[in-house]
Amino acid sequence: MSSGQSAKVADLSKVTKDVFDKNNRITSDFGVKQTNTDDWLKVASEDKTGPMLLEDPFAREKIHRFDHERIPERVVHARGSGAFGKFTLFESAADVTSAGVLTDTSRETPVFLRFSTVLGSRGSADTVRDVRGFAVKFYTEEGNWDIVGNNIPVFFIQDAMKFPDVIHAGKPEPHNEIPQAQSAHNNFWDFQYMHTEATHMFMWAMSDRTIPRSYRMMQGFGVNTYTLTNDKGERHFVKFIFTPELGVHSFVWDEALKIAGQDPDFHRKDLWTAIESGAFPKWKFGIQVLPESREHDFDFDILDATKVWPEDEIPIRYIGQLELNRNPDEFFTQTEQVAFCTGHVVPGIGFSDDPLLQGRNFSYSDTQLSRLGINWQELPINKPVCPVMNFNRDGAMRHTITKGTVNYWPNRYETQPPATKEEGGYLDYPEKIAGIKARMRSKKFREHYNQAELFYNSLSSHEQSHVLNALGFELDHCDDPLVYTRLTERLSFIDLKLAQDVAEMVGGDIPQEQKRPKHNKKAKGLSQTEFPPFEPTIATRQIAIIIADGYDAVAYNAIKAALSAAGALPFTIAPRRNKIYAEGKDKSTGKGVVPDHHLEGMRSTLFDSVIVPGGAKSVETLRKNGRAVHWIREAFGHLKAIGAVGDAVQFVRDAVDLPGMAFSESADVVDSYGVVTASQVHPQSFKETLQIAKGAKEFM
Ligand code: HDD
Repeated sequence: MSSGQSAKVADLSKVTKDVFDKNNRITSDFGVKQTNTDDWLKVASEDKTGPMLLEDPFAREKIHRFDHERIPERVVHARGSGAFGKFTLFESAADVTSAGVLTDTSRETPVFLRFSTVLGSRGSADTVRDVRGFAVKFYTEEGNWDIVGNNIPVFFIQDAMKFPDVIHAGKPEPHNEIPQAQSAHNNFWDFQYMHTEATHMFMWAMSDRTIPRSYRMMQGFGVNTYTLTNDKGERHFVKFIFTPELGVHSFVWDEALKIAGQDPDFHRKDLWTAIESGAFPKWKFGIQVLPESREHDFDFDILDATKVWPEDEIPIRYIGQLELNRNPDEFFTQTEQVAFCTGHVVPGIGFSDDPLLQGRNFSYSDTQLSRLGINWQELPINKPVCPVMNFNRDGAMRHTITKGTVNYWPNRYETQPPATKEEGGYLDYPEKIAGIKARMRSKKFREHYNQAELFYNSLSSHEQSHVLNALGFELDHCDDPLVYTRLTERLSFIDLKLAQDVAEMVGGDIPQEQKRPKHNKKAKGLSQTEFPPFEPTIATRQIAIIIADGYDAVAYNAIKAALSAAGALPFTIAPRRNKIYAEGKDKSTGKGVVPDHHLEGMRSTLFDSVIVPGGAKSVETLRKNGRAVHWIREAFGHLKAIGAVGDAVQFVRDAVDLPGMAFSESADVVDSYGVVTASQVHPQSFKETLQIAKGAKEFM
């Protein structure tokens, strides 16, 4: 599905074989063609099965290879999905960096992006409440550059030395390995209380950001502060941001919970299907840049990963685009074996003294040793597209064969010297450092509440109520009163009303005072409501069209055609998956439609919208079908756009049956709950139905 073969895809094709190559025959790993891969060599006859022979090299090899298929899963971010794509620049950032990938607007840099959840193991569900990983490997002409980010711009801790603690506390508890892929347990919230620095991040974690509708609809943040150095040797601090063209969208919690059971691979499939169907997900790439001279201009430390750089003060400069356009050929060798490392930077890009980043630079390359072994950078997915030459040698599973009689530098042949700046060598920024050795953090690192409040204040009222409900859910799952009582008290440092409402829900003392004076400030870019799609679109949205025998074929066909024309993915749902016949047709007279699913096989949660075409008999059947009514009610409860035409209008109105819900008697009606009906207008033409589809669009 590539939009042209990138340098990395071409590189990978050298080691790719095709299982569908008709000329191939099964061989052993040592290349010998096998005649039978089903029966172990044994002493046997037609009448008797005798013992198996240990001498069988083929059987032993097959079992032995299987026994060792698993490698350790990632210690965090074990569950994930990846895709290939390209990075392009529409504006050069040459004023702040010399990096080719950020200055050469004619380049197409191949990328591999892996999305992930943090806490769950490899087989856990996609839609759990969790931070999402957003790790990008840029295969640049100057070497690999990795941005190992998340979909939230801040982190739980300030110093890398705390990472094992925060992860231990979030992962299943040590005595019984419960719960899986959940932050809703005592240890997680105990940690949050014990670390005031985590307050800002846990507020984000309780927002809708941690239940994204799709990987394609979340932002990506480098989180840490990096540096950029330009040709003149001037250095700037920088944050990296990706904003999705489809806008930022989330589930409501009830949907996320249900989908975790109904389709644990929901996000994985969503990404795969979008790329296969040619709807390539895209992100604008931006940088927030600060000259070194402004490092101390803020009331927070710009090197503190628990703080955002408010956009109002440090605007985002969007300079590039990231597109995903190709699914991997094989999960294990690509998505599982890809290994990111914050320490991978290219000339023009560097680190800062951010104490989280500096620790990460050690941890990533270190962890790959347990997962993949010392030669992990030689694995095809991890190999740069530019030449690699050095005197690092040997180690388990070394692939590269290097010719020559010396393996050290300098040597008498002066062969393979380090590069000069002109040759593209990496220059370390000559920073002047003075200080005392101490295990401490600077003063500004000790303020932990201002931005937690800033975030909460900046949310819309419905986002705030989601935060309340999320905290209510999470703390309800903590059975230690010390944990939920302390935590609700902590909330009174942010917002007393929130603290009181949470305490009311989860039990324990109701906080009585605002523990810290509020600043009541808001900032741009924190509420996800600020990120609608760049262009309104329903492309790749999944729409269920519910029919039964006797459906209105004109309406059905027009709706389906209109949705497909708009790039949406219509699915026909009916009481059975055998053929369904239109009004006035039956087995003997009509061809019938084969539904994609029956009503019990799928649920409304797995679709963005539900539409019911008319047809008296069809609607009568659906009315009597409890599951069909549930489809409509559930979709309505999840605030989804619902469409109904002709006879189906009253059915939908009765199903949602919301007291005080005003339906106008006029023709096309779009009411404020996102229910679109057309009772008076029978959609005899394609155009009329398109109008209805357009109305629905506004609510997705
Ligand atoms: Fe990390 C994986 C993101 C802090 C140590 N991390 C990992 C992945 C992402 C992040 C997206 C998955 C990469 C993949 O898809 O293979 N991590 C972050 C962000 C952080 C962060 C945004 C805060 C800014 N991480 C962090 C710290 C440490 C680690 C402070 C250790 C001191 N992270 C790891 C790790 C992992 C990892 C243990 C597990 C698998 C891997 O690295 O390759 O080394």
